[in-house]
Amino acid sequence: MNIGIIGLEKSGKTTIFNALTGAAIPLDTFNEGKTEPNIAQVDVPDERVEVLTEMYKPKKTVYGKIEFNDFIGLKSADTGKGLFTSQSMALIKNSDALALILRNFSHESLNAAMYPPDPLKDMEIIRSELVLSDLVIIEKRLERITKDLSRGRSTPLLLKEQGVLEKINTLLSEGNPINLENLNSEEQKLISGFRFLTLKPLFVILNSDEQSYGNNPELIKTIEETSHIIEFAGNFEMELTTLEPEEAAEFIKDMGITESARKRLIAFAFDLLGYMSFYTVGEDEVRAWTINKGDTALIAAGTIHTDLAKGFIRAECFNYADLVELGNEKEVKKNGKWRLEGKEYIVRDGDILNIRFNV
Ligand SMILES: Nc1nc2c(ncn2[C@@H]2O[C@H](COP(=O)(O)OP(=O)(O)O)[C@@H](O)[C@H]2O)c(=O)[nH]1
Ligand SMILES: [Mg+2]
Repeated sequence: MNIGIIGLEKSGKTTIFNALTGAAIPLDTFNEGKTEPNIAQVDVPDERVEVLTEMYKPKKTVYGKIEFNDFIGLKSADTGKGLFTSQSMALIKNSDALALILRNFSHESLNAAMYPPDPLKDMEIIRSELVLSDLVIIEKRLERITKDLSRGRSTPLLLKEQGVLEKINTLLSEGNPINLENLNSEEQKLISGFRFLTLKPLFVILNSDEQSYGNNPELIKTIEETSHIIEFAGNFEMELTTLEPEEAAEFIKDMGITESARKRLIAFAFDLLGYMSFYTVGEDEVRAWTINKGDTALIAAGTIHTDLAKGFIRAECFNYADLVELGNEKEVKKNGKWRLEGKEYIVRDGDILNIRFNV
């Protein structure tokens, strides 16, 4: 899973990227001509992996992974139109979800026009930019279709595509994001290849200064009307990553923060995006895997390796909760909590799987 960090320039994207990943990217790299995104993979914090490692004493422990991409800053509205460069656009398209950073702090380095912060306005700017980006894609495609049709290359499928794109075009032109609820499954399939930005799950990270952090209930309430939101004190969180754990723990307590930014954000994103973890265990390796809620045993197998999906026979399955309650696998079996499941089995959060397969 891959989260793209977007926002206006100087909203604190790189600061938060550093806080989340423990990287130490200088804050002004993009001003100096850097155009490729900062990318880092981090472990998904997971107590269950720790407990399983304790139990199985494997040679290797592998946590779930989540990737963060910090894109080049979008210029603020007063410096010009077309906030996304085509290069960052192409990259943002690959994100599974977008984290929209809103600046809620003042800074001497920011010019007068950007001072004081106006997170609601910034949110509007980015949202309309996402809409605009989708509109551009649709317009191009519609032109192409019109051309094809005028050359007599009409097919029922092409006409259907034209229909659904026109429908979306109208919605977007009114400033609305694309809403799948307005589309039937055939229409949804027809547009899935475009990877429209307004279709991506999006949540807001309100980047507040240390003084106001935790004291923005009104603002948060307003943002909540349209978006899921989590508040960070970006600067503070970034500095925490440079401290020794004990020292950091003390600062965290003083700020009234319960967990590190990474822990809070990943838990928030998992919940919001409907992700969950299953596990594989053994002498060699204890490992966490990420899938979507509702995914089948077959999909879980394919996440581990395509061969396991191709040659899937059965999934040996028990749940972490039963294992911890009963103490070991033997007891789990004795108590009838160890099962063999088929392809269609819906994997539960915390399931421990061993795929029987044959290639
Ligand atoms: N006071 C304060 N300053 C911040 C915070 N987050 C970022 N900044 C400052 O804002 C400026 C821009 O930050 P940066 O992360 O480079 O923003 P980006 O352009 O969105 O990547 C830097 O000078 C940061 O030190 C914050 O939470 N509080
Ligand atoms: Mg930056």
